[in-house]
Amino acid sequence: MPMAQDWAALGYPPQCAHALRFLAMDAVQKANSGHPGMPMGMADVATVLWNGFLRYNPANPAWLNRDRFVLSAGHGSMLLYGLLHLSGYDLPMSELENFRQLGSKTPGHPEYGHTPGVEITTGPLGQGVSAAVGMALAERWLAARFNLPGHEVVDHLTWVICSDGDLMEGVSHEACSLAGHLRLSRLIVLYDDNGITIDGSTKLAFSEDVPARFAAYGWSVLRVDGHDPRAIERALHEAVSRARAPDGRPTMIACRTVIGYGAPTLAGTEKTHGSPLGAAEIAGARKALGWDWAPFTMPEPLLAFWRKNLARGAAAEQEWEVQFDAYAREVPREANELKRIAQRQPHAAWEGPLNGLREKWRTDPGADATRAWSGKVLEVLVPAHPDLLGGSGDLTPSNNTRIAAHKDIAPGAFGGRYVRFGVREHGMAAILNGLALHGGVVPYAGTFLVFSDYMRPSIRLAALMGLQVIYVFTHDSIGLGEDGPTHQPVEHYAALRAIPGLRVWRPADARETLEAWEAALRHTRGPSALLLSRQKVPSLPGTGVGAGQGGYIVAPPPGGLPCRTLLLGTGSELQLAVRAQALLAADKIGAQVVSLPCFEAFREQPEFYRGQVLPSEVTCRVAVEAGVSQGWDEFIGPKGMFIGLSTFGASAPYEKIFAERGITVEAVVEAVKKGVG
Ligand SMILES: Cc1ncc(C[n+]2csc(CCOP(=O)(O)OP(=O)(O)O)c2C)c(N)n1
Repeated sequence: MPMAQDWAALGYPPQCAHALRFLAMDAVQKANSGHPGMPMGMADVATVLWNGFLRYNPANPAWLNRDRFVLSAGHGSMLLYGLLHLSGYDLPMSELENFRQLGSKTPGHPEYGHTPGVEITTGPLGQGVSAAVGMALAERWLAARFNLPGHEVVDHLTWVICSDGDLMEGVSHEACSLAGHLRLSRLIVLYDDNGITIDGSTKLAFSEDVPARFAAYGWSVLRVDGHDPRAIERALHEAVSRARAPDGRPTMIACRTVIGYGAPTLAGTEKTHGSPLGAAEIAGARKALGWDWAPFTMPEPLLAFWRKNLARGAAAEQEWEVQFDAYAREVPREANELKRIAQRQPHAAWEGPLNGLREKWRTDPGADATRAWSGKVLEVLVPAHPDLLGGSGDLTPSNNTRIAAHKDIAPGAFGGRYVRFGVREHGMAAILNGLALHGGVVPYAGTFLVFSDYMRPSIRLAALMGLQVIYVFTHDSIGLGEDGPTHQPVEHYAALRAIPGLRVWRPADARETLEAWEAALRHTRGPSALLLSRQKVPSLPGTGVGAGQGGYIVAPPPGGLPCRTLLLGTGSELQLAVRAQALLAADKIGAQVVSLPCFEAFREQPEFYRGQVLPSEVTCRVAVEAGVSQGWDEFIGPKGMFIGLSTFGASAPYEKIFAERGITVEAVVEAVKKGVG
């Protein structure tokens, strides 16, 4: 039980943390849903952090050099809303009264871009703490790029509150392992070690020594009684000094807490985790904690104490501004770049060099795998686009994600521009989110397309948050051949296209690959996935111009033939449509070849344009793509035919698999002949 004198010794009003507890209890009670237990348990730790350590300016949530705060256990959202409200962010009490209601700024789980001061959308356990690794990496990366001796203009910490569930999830194991390896010392994780999850005691399913595991990852580990303000303050002091220590270890503080702290009969039990405590229990808590105020009212002296953070934050930012001005006098160009980053303006100097490559590829660039063309695009883009930070999940030579000039980021050395993520696809995807959230980084990373399944929860969050993250997914079909069905994506195009807001590009050749990269760089408000072939594909006449619109006519019917059929394709199968067109022309059947490298971009085109590409009167349509048919009906219509896969692939040379599965020119021709009657 925290004693009033413990708070007083720190200069805090005795009930400063109870303010958070009652906001959580009352808001959950009023909404008749939500999670009071975790905010009640972590209120003391959060109070010391937000009043004594976290550097932030409630009046300017976008301040570049603010500490980042991640509430990884997003179900405890009322803790965050309470902190934001009390410390003076633009989140009035009326919003807390409307917790979990339609249109309120206080949704069930924190949502990035929706509530001022919310740095990241959390709720799926494990994602927040893992993305925080990306934020901490972004901070060190920008520090290496911009800081000068005596001018530490990028210099902040990344703080996380996470729960048992966060640390059970595999994604956090991957990301925290990499954080230890890379020596991301500016990362401090406060683990709400309350021994309770939804089912009951963590002992039911979780018996490892978590601090020992983190120590083995290379982290500094501290333990603290999460209800002893003085001990919390000492631990946070220690963590901050370790964050700047030369050994470069991230820090985890295991905070021993009682879930639902203050609830007279339910504290310490799973019953406080995810439901309202009930009027009687809350009344009992008011008595036990000496809280006499009605729901959603805050005694003036307590509010005044919390609101000191407005002045403190303004002073912290002001102090940084002075530092920044001195930096700008020394290196005005770098200062302007940082200003651009602070304003979240995209870099643009890559456009010229990319145009140069486009010009070069106007005449036939030849045959190669689209992953190889992507590598060549990166050779041009990386030197021209300083915000690009690349990487791969241990498939660098296969993904063609690293250019000759790339230098690796290494433990404690952040001057490189390439991350070796190791075999940690899920952690990689979450870290990419954190890099993008931080700002100043356009992250891209590769793996095999089939393993996008391992990344899906983080990809979904990137789409939900509207983050510019670029996935380089190579080995995009049965065309990868001998590695066989474990490695051959089949349902993955459809599965990725099903994620709202994700742009899925499957370019057919060199020119389309370039256009896909350009589109991904221009699409700053959401993620893009580039699906690239392992096998060589020819450069097709007519590709390139128009590809950026997501769908376009590659070849109208030849020789003035009337258009009787549409042949639609993507990626390595577009060549089948092109070859079928010629065979059909010999039989006087006019076919229009349409490439659809990106469904999502095509849908956004004006109706008249879509009507030109896919004329409504032409109902005989054949689509060819080496995947399942889901998603194609929209483009081929009720009379359309689809040539693809409905089973897994096989281990064999790829030409044999395509032939055996019937994804051939002949199949396209035959389908058309059946369709035109
Ligand atoms: C990936 C994922 N799986 C399941 C859930 C549902 N869920 C919400 S909280 C929770 C566990 C709660 O335990 P803990 O993380 O220790 O939080 P506490 O009970 O201490 O608040 C679960 C399973 C989730 N949010 N995310």
